[in-house]
Amino acid sequence: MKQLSLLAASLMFSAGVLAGAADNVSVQDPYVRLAPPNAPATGAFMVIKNNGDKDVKVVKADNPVSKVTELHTHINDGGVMKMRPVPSIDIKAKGEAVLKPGSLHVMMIDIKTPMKEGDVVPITLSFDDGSTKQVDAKVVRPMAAPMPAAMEHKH
Ligand SMILES: [Cu+2]
Repeated sequence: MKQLSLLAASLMFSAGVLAGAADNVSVQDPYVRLAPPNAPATGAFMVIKNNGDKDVKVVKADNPVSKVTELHTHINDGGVMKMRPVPSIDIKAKGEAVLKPGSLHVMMIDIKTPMKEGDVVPITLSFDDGSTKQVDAKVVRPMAAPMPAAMEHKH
């Protein structure tokens, strides 16, 4: 885990030398929802701001805690909220993408390392131009409202 984040940090450093989408992007309030015990998956949320004058796309996310990381959104399918993978999260020039429960999120599937409240998960976002940005997402306990029972998760 430590080595992985060091590796991610050094990758970040080398990518940072090139001017790219990642340089024009800032991320606010990244967090991971603490998964209930034995839950195989959870979500990460954040606000991604594009300060540049070109549209950017997040095409991939990675983290050392789960085996699989996907970009997801929620769709309302006949009144039932369902999650679907999306190929990218698009952020318009001078715009922002809001990743929040019930909407876009980074899906962490098949959690290898149990998390606890206050842990920090380094999430690496990859952009369509190949640049990357690492954000440190804090693990937080979800608000009291439980996930609706109707929520389905298909992969
Ligand atoms: Cu999901």
